[in-house]
Amino acid sequence: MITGKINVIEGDITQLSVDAIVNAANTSLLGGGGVDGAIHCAAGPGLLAECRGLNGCETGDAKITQGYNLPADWVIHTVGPVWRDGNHGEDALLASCYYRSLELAKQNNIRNIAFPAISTGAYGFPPERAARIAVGTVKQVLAEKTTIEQVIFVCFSKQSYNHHQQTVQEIITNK
Ligand code: AR6
Repeated sequence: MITGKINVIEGDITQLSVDAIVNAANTSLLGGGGVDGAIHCAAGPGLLAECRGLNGCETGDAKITQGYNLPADWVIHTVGPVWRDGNHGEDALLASCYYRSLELAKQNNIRNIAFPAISTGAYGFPPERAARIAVGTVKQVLAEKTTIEQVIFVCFSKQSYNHHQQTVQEIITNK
């Protein structure tokens, strides 16, 4: 049952004791604002030191590091698309962020993983459209044979929480 594997919560992703949290990074992987800044701040300098050795990351791709001072064991850094007008491959690139992050999770035997709402802050992706892509891609991956037991969507506002809850209802629960 996919329904029991997906959770939506409102909160700060840096506080979660899960196997892996996902970071909405930029192509440099050298930190920034938003959730990226919060993760680097909570993880401490070891994270930035490891990121320096990764040689950046392309938009739509993902790379994994340890969690350092975070309660999470791993951080999966992915780079969402900057929203332009929806006609520049933004949807496919955002789906790829979720897909590649889950692929890395599987390769590292990660059982539970938490995602922020990638690209919906500084990168300006419309939040409801992003939530549909996030939930739809996770559903697709969980429908395959996988070691992943739990995916948590961590929302930083009530509004974002509502978008994700509604989308989970539409795409998963009511099917
Ligand atoms: N926990 C969970 N979600 C959070 C947290 C947190 N602690 N902090 C913010 N969010 P953003 P992007 C939410 O801007 O749009 C950075 O500078 C936030 O409310 O962090 O992918 C990077 O270095 C929003 O819903 O990421 C890049 O340059 C979501 O996380 C750029 O921003 C994503 O917002 C990436 O932009």
